[in-house]
Amino acid sequence: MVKKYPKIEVWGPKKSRTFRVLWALEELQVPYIHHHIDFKKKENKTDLFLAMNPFSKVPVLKFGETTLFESGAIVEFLAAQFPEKNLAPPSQSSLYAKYLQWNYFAMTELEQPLWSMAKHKFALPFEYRVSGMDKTALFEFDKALEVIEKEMFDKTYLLGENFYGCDILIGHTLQWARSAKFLDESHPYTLNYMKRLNKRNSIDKLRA
Ligand SMILES: N[C@@H](CCC(=O)N[C@@H](CS)C(=O)NCC(=O)O)C(=O)O
Repeated sequence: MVKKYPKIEVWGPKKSRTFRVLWALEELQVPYIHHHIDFKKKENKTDLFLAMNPFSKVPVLKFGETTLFESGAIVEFLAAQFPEKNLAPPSQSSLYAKYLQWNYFAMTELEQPLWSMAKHKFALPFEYRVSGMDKTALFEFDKALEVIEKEMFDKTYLLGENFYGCDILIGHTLQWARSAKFLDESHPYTLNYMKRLNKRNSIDKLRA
């Protein structure tokens, strides 16, 4: 019997946190529709978009009748909708605790210093930018990166041999760090982990 999926739609440019959601959907191998959003054309400020996310940010997911924003929540939600696809460990397991731990670590510790630097460099309106943020943010980022480096010295993925949603949230943040030149050979285990993630078929498909 062919399983019937709810209609799944994603809004946001691929080169943004939307990548996390697209990556999760590719890993799950479920059909979805991707809508690009052009910030320059203010497509995130239309009434239609604001009705989905009043914060005017991407990504946004529509899953059947359910609409939600926040990339971390979307990846967790998607993983929970398809337990048979094993994008999250079983919710009663101790692995699940670690899965949540890394999801929140990605969103609140690893990503935040990168985001602070980006916001104060180009994302915030000029009058709200504070100069000299970089030193503090880099200090914080390096501390968080050390945690990943220690974790990854003997592992294929964050939770061991199996790939889970937490690898998407941490992995995408590491890709971001790498492209911003904050991740280099001084963190070999982390760099190799990121390269391993980049070799996944799901990523190949998204880059095609
Ligand atoms: N915490 C949010 C952050 C979302 C976010 O800041 N998205 C950026 C793109 S990666 C955005 O929509 N920027 C446009 C804007 O701020 O107007 C998430 O993880 O989804």
